[in-house]
Amino acid sequence: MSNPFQAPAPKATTTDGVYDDAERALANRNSGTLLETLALDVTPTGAHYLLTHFDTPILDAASHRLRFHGAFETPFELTLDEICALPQVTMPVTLECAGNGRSGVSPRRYSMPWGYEAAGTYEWTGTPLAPLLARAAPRAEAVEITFTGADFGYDSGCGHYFGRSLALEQLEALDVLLVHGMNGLPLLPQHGAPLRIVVPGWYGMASVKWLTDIEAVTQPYQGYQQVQTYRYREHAEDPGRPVTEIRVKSLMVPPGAPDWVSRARLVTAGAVEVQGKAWSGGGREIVKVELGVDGHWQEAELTGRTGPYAWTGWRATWHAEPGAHLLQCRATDASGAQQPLEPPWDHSGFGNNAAHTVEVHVAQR
Ligand SMILES: Nc1nc2c(c(=O)[nH]1)N[C@H]1C(S)=C(S)[C@@H](COP(=O)(O)O)O[C@H]1N2
Ligand SMILES: [Mo]
Repeated sequence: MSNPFQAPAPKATTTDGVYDDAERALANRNSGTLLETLALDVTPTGAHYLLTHFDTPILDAASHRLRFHGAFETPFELTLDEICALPQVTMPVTLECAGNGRSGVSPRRYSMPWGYEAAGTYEWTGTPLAPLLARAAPRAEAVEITFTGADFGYDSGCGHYFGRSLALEQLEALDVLLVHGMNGLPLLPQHGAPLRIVVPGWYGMASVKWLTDIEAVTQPYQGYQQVQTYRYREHAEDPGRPVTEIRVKSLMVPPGAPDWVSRARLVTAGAVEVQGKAWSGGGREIVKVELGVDGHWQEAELTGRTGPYAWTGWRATWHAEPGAHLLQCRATDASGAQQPLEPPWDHSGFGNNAAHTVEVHVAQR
């Protein structure tokens, strides 16, 4: 048996579509959303996807401290009560895991085997981070701010606390929120209680949960989750490019009735209402969503955006004809970026924004 706590601890090889017990266990811990909740603007509490690398730390809100330290002029600490006494903002933000769609990328990587379901929109409550960073005042030599969680574990034999960084100029362009609440409730333990950040417009890895430390650093951060992973790579040795903003994406509520195990759908011939959500990163607006039936596309109606950093609703009427069909949706954002029909290649299966495809069987009425 190989020791997973000693570097280098290479990942297991995979066969497309075949998952081992460890991957199944990971998939059961890191639940996905229910696609039927895409009918709602805000994901119901408990139905948001979860992605936690290690264990969920059980932290005491009353004694929790957030430390601003490192290359700041005026380092300080905050309690949760002090954070709640600052100006409060509530905003819906669509989060998506960078690994969403990984199981559709071939050959697939040994990791969390997401299909389509790692996306959701909670209404997050907290205080904007920028005024607190201004109060701490990064020293002239500071280049990045690091965000570290209370969760410690190993990946590829490397032990670390989950941590990420953002460069000072990236932070200027981002509306990062220091969050203690979701959907009108305190953060649930699995979503980062008592404190996390939410980085609107970026894939989920930037939104560090169980936040304990905000540090100003004078050299680019070399944390595992920053430099060893969350990079787009052609192959294992490729240094790659960092994963940042969410790529344009859409999902549909699968219409009709499901088959219990295969999740294929059954509808009756005639007019079928199809709806879903579409979103993109960097605050980019959705300008078009199309519904595809066996490769023929019709434009859907956009039914409104949930917020500046949240998804846009869409719906379309499909005149379903008897037989088996592949139903797809694809979105285009304001930059002109459109979802591809085939998964873009990435060694780790990051950023797969290929069109959502659902198998539908249409019965004669
Ligand atoms: N401390 C910590 N923060 C974390 C993670 C983690 O494992 N530990 N996972 C990240 C990833 S990869 C994603 S996609 C989001 C998921 O947030 P959620 O579980 O609240 O949906 O949290 C991010 N923040
Ligand atoms: Mo993620």
